[in-house]
Amino acid sequence: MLPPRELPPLRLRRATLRELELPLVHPFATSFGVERRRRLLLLALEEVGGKVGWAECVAGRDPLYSSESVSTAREMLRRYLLPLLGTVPETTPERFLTAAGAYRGHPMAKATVEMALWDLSARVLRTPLCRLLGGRDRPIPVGVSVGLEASPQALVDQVAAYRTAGYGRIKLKVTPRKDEAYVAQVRRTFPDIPLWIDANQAYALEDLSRLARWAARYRVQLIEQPFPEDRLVWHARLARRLRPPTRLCLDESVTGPGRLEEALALRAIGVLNLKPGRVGGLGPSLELHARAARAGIPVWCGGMLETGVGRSHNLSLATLDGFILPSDLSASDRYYREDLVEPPFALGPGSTLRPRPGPGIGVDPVEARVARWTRRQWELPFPSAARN
Ligand code: OSB
Ligand code: MG
Repeated sequence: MLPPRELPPLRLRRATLRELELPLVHPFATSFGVERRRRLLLLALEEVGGKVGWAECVAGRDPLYSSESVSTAREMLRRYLLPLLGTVPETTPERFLTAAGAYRGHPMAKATVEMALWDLSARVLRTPLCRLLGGRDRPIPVGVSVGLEASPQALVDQVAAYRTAGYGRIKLKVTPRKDEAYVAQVRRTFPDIPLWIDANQAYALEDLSRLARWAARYRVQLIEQPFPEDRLVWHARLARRLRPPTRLCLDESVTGPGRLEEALALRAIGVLNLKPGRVGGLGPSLELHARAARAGIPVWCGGMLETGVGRSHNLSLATLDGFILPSDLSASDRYYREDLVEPPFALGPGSTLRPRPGPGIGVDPVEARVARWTRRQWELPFPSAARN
C-alpha cells in the first residue's frame, strides 16, 4: 500500500453543529430497540479559504448500540472536542485525535470531528477522499441489513422486496426470540442467497450450541456479534465450533486497535465489521484495516443508517483493498425518502455502490433539506485561527 499522503495543516474559521431528525422509510428493529426516525448530529467545519468539510455522528438517539448517544456526543462536541479545534491553529485529523486523546471514550463524537477534517483535507487538496485514504474508485459490493419483523412471513416479504431491488447478500437481525424460525423461512424461500445474521450482543453463553447448529443448518455465512461486547472468550468458544461456510464477525467488540489485537490473540474473530464511527475515525480505521490484512482477516464496512454524508465517508473507506465482503452500505432509498445529498446513492449492477468522483466525499448536503430537518444548531467561531 502507498504511504499515506502528507495532509495539509488546516486553519479553521468556524464549526457549525446541527441536530437533525429524519423519518426512516421503514422502522428498523434490532435486538436493542426500534428506530422510526433517525436523530443525528451533522458537523460542518469551514477553513479560512472558505472550503467546508462535512461529517455526521453515528451515535443513536439512545445509548443502546453502545454507551454513546446523540446527547452524550452533543455534549462532548460542544464542551470539549470542538473547542479543541480553536486551540490547535494548524490542525490535521491526526493532530486532532492526539489532542482529543486526553478525553477517554466517546469514539463516535471524536470520529465526527476527525472525519470532517478528512473531508476538508481532501477538498483542500482537490482530491477524492477515497484516493487520499489509499483506495481507488471502483464499484463496491454491498448488501442490505434487514431489521426484525413481526413474523417470519413479514421478514420474507421484506427480503423479497430487497432482492427485487437488486441486493445480493442479505443480513438478518436476530434475537433469541426471533431467530431460527425466521432464518429457516427465509432460507426455504431463497435457497441460494448469501445469508448473514447480526445479533447485536443479544445471546448468552448457554445459547452457543443451539446458535451454532441452526446457523450451519441454514448455511449462514456470517454470525455478527452474538455475545456482549466484552465477552471475547465466549466469541472464541463459538468460533472454534463453526465450520465453513459459517464465520464469526465482530462489530461492537472492536472499539480500536487494542481490542482487535486481543480478539486475534484469543482467536475470537474471523471477519471484521469496520465502522469508522465506532472506532474513533478514519485514521484508526486505516490502522485496523492494515492489522486485519496482516492477520488474513477479511473486512467489510458496516453502517449505522447514515445519510448520504456518512455513507460517502464509509464508501470512500470501502474502496481500499481488503474490503472484499459486501458492506452494509445500501442505496439512499433503503433508508430515506429524500437523502440529504443530491443525487442520491443508487444501487449499481451486481449489488454495488460507487463513491462520488468530486473532491472530498464528493457530495454537499442540500441546504434546504438540511434546514428542513434541523431541530437545533450551534455555531462556534474560531477567531484566533482566522487572524493568523
Ligand atoms: O449492528 O450493524 C449494526 C444499524 C444501526 C446500528 C447498528 C447496526 C445497524 C445496521 C444497519 O445493521 C446497517 C446499515 O446502515 O445499513
Ligand atoms: Mg452489527
